[in-house]
Amino acid sequence: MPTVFLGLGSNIGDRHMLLAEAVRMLHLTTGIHIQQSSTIYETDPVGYVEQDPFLNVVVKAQTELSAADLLRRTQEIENELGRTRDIRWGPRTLDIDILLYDHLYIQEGNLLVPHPRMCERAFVMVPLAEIAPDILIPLGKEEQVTAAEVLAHVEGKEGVQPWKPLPWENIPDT
Ligand code: PH2
Ligand code: MG
Ligand code: MG
Repeated sequence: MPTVFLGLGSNIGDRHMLLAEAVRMLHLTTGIHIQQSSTIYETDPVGYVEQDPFLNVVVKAQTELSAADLLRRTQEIENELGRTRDIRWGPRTLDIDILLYDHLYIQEGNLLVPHPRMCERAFVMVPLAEIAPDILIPLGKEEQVTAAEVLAHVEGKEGVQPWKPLPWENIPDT
């Protein structure tokens, strides 16, 4: 079964509740099995900096869904949890990004895997390298690099601070 890594972020509303609820909804989805979560980090905003700090987390899952179906499900969860977003890279209640889908390199419309900006973003690379330092990130059809190697060179790591664990295994089913 394919292994995927998802990156979640929130900087509006009850950020912790939104991340925990999103992970619970992913885990309760038929064909998605969460296996591991990073620590939740509080992170300085990147891209558009005049906004509140984010909480970010990366989870590892196994899935029977295709990448396209997984993308649809993550968008449904974003919408069900009342996603609002007006400015590109601006404040959002909940963002769920597919970072990696096995070792696939997919460029199909809005389905871009690995996530095109993940290797520049400390708020992705710090939590990813926490749970999967040896995971290989495809950079194209042939080249690949480990998360730990990317992390060693990424800028802005001081803006990514451990905040709290995400005990997703204890999240109730109701
Ligand atoms: N997401 C963005 C833009 N900037 N900054 C942080 N710290 N965390 C995010 O998740 C984030 C961001 C666009 O998705
Ligand atoms: Mg994003
Ligand atoms: Mg997104």
